Amino acid sequence: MNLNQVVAQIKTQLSLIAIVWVLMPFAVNAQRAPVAIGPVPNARQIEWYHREIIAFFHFGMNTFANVNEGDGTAPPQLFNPTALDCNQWTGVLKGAGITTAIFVAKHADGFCNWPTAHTNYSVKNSPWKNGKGDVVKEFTDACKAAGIKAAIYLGPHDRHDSRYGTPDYSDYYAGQLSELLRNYGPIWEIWWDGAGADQITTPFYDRWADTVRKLQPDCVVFGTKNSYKYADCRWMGNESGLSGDPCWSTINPVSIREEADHITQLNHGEIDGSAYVPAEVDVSIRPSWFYHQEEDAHVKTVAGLWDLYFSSVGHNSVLLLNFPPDKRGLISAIDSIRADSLNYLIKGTFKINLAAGATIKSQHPRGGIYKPANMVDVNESTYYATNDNEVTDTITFNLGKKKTFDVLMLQEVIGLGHRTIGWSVDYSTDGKNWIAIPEAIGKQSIGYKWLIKFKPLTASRVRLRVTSGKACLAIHTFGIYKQPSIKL
Ligand code: OTN
Repeated sequence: MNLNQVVAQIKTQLSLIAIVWVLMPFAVNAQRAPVAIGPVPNARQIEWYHREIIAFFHFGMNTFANVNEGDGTAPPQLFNPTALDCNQWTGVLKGAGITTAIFVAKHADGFCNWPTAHTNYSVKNSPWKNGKGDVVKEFTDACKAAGIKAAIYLGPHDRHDSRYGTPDYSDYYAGQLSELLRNYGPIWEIWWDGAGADQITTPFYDRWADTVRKLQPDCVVFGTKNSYKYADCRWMGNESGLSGDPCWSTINPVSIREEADHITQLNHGEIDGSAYVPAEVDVSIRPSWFYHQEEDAHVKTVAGLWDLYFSSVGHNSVLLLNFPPDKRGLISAIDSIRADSLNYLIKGTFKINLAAGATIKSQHPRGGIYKPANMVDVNESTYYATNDNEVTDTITFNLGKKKTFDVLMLQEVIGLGHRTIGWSVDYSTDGKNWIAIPEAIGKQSIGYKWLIKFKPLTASRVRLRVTSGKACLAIHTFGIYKQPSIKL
């Protein structure tokens, strides 16, 4: 080898080293997961999001007094369900595909649905089962038998107990909390209603939260007002089922504590909020929280429930849907049928992702395991990501043929925080002329799930444009669907 050949060989080797040097970061990037940004959910919150819909059961003295906010003076003799059957309640939930339920153990009227040792104002002084009944036990047993997670509402406000607001009330409530969290198996969530609870200061909750964490470490806390520090999920500012657009899972704790001045923040979350406290959307299938026969004609329609699903689950929130049992202690047939129909619509719509099998092109693929195809698969753990420095992207799904759809779903990888903060979706029949889906222009949050429905449209291509982000994309799902054609 002469000198020129040696120099040429060295040059070739140097070029190869330079190429590897330049490409190495991309190769490493492709193997490394995107780094989380901002507040992220804890394990309880991730589990909570996956329940999607929780049932609420308001049942108690108010059912028999035919009121919604009893003043705590109704006599225990009034409480007497004629056919209470919590297995019927869980049967309704099975039909509705609901896997979690919260029972109101004590509402603000103070009457206790279990034979607590801490007051006489309870089922033990009612004629029901000669005072030997325990609705909390029947509820938790029925949930266990049906494979449903059982949860409890124990109203902080109490109009019956004279200790309300005093340090003695802290003991009283803590005693009841201990009974409920010790004696009825796993309790999945505790609901701290803020209604009327302004005299319950943070020190009360410090103590009660300690009880919750000691007795049921995995229990989700619905926190309001002065229990803000402990909130795994928040109220979203109305009881009509309307989470905001956008709806961020993040919020500043002060917005929960001082809720009256922060209804907008509760409804929308706060994009740069310092805490991860997503919204739980409490709404009743009837006008009232408790059962009143005169409302039998006003149970939410299937179309109404379908809208509700989109404005709660479809707005990055969990739906907490109330089914009030009647004076018999049963959920009425009309409520049950409507819930069943909602489930039929959900299952029927989301059975087939019409973007599955599409040819997908994106501008900034991260490479490696973060493939665009992951957005349309059914694998829970895979997702699409862009390179670290790419916070926008245009992702085109070529469906191969024309398809008709009327629902859109996006999901982010919530464990990595809110990343995408601006997006739109367009469709095309030729890949050249693109039309924006009007309902999907200039959207902001995604989070666990964002759903949009619109008039059916037909296209062979769909395009997701992420126009703004806090960090590189981490998209779990992109889906297009067709609702079953039933008359709503
Ligand atoms: O009169 N209210 O107390 C009331 C009317 C309408 C909507 C809400 C409320 S109270 C509100 O309830 C929420 C649950 O729906 C949360 O617990 C809030 O903290 C509480 O203030």
